[in-house]
Amino acid sequence: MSQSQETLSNLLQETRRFAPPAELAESANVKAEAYDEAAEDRLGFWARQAERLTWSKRWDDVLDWSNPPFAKWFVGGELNVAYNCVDRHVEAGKGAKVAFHWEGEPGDSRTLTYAELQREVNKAANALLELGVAKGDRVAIYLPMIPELPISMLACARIGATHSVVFGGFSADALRTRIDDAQAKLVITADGGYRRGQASALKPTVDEAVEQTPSVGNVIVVRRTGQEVAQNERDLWWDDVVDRQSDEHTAEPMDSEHPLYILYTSGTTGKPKGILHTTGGYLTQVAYTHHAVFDLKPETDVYWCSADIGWVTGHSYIVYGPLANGATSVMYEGTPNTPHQGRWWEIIQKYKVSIFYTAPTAIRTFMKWGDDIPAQFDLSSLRVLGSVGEPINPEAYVWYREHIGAGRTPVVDTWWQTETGGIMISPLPGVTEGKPGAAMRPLPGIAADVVDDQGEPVPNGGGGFLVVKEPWPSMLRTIWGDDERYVKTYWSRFEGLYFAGDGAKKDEDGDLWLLGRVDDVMLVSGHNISTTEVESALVSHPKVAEAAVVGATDPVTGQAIVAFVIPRGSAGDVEGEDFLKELRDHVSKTLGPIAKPRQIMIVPELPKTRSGKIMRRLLRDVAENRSIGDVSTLADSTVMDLISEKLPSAK
Ligand code: 6R9
Repeated sequence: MSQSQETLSNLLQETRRFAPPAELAESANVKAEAYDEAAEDRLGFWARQAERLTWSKRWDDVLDWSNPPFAKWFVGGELNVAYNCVDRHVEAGKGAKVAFHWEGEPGDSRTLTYAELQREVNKAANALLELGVAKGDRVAIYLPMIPELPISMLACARIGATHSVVFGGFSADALRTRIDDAQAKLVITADGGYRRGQASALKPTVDEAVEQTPSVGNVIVVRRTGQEVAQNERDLWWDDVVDRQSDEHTAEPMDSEHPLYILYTSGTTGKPKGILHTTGGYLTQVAYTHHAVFDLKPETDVYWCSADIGWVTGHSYIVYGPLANGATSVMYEGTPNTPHQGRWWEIIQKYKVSIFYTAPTAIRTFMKWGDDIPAQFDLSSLRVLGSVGEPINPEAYVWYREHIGAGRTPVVDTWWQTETGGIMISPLPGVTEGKPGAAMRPLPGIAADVVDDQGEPVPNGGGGFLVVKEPWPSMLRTIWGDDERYVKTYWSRFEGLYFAGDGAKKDEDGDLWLLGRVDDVMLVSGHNISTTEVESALVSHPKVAEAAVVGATDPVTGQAIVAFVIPRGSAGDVEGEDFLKELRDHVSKTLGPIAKPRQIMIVPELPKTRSGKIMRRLLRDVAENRSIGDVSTLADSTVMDLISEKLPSAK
């Protein structure tokens, strides 16, 4: 693919630049010098960041890269992740500080201070030990967004058990494959959780999954909804087994490379990949990036990341990064429109959230629901806004900044992956002059670039493949049980470079713009066109809330652009041919005639994963009139029916 020559220039008319507010720039945790410091001595820079943590034994070497691509960071060092996330804050006299303001969907709430969290984690750790879970064993966690989820993760970390958190929305089959692949000894689940105003059951899914997983000895069940559950011999109630334990436990130091967790990425085809993260390097990078990218001031900020912990964003930026930094966080169980469409803004108002981290899919949904909803709440506590998960369209960026951030707050668009463990590319809120839609620069200490198909860096103005050129502390160490697949998947496309599937371009200033997965790039009459750019052009039309674009086989052009569009709530008449023509012309005017969609379909919803990513594969099935493929990782499996109903030809 010669994306370097063919990428369309982004003419999305949004040329505004947003400088950091003066006060933030002045007091920022990380200033511009950090880039130079890291460039001068990258390993020395990361060693200084590792000093944010408390080590039981200092490392001998910062990095061992003698057997690439298998990295070892902080070699010989020892530390305990749970100690770093909890105990040391209590020992420093901050036991009364709130770790989590937890908000249940039905309106119940629970506050956990660091001291309370420590007692809960200790009890859970003692329960795991009593059940025979030992250092190195794997524990599967299948819980809703309730406090027992971070407590269970930390309890595992405390005793050196490797956790594998599985999204509460996944099916029995998906859960079974993940339990099996990791050979988990124990499953921690709940009777159910609340979503969309209803108690939704979890336990039956576990029962079905573990029927065929001989590795599992016990299932611990948290009582959340009070739903009736089947009682099997292996089942134990959390209340019975955890509550009676001693709340004291001494954390055991782990080797810096001890496996902390496995997190499965679904991928579009084939067996899910168990991404393995380890201890010292991982915690160093998530703590540093959380401090740098969000400018966290632990004494005064209230931080909220709206992701689900079943996704890597929740692992790194609800649990490990914020807790390592001693932050006060909000954690919310449910959906954004329960019981009303202002629920998130109500939560921000209630807890005076100052740093908020969410995904473009959520932002576009709020745009669709209307500006008047956030306008009803006091959001003046906010000072930094973050985005993750997909490219943020310039339109969504500006809406987020204006309607949520009152036109004041920097927006940090953070690019990273399950595999990278922590943020890699992002503005720094006190340094970077932000551009709507751009992830800007690799963070200090990160060597990322855009290369052409020969692996050579593209010049400014060029596009190609996003790669990482040097190992980084929170990088995946392997795919669980499959070193060969690790090498093949990530390190074989370009000699000596990490490549994980994203296209990007460098603008004239050398700033980075993410263009989506290269698998999604369309080839129209010999031109490579990125789905992201066409989607952003559509979303920049005032009547469009969300758009997804795919390339469908076309006898004339090779591939033709097919767009699926959700109109904004306030858009009025959007059914007629005139509107579709207006949209096609708008794209043509914005990006050039080559990017004009052949076909636009108005739909009520788009198929998304639980982490909010559009599943273009399913839309391609629709666009090419095929029967629709595997929908098991969709957040809402009925969405494809809704789309098919609107488009009878697509059934
Ligand atoms: C953290 C997370 C990784 C993929 C990644 C890319 C997309 C994430 C992005 C972004 C553009 C951003 N992605 N953040 N694309 N701009 N700020 O999302 O991990 O679920 O593994 O997904 O998500 O395509 O390769 P994960």
